[in-house]
Amino acid sequence: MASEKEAALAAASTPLDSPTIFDKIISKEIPANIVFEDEQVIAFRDINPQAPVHIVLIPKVKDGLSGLSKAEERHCEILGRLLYTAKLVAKQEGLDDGFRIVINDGPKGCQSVYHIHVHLLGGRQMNWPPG
Ligand code: D5M
Repeated sequence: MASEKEAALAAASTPLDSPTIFDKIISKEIPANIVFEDEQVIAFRDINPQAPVHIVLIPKVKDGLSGLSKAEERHCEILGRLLYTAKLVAKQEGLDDGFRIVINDGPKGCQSVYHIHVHLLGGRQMNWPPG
């Protein structure tokens, strides 16, 4: 399997509005370990976990939001909803002593899927700085 960095560099050359693997998770075309779902947000366990708890939260409607750098004023509500849902899922997962939220953006940010997503990581001591 390609490293996250290689995947990120490869993904950067595809058009930002292309469908992604996350569309297939939303439509249930491919299976995912879904831990939360409502009308706006779906959250599932990362296929390549970087911590005992590693969950990806995405909006069900992409609306041009391939990444945070593409955010416009109209996206403020869904961006807040993603973070608030991350807090709910952290509670659901028992991450009472802390957790980390990550949003990778663009090739240098190691983004490999161009459908905005929030990583929720927990279940171990985090370090700083990140890699
Ligand atoms: O994060 C994209 C993340 O998406 C990466 O950590 C792997 C995860 N991923 C990719 N495909 C799947 C499937 N099918 N199930 C679960 N998780 C998946 P980025 O910030 O873009 O690097």
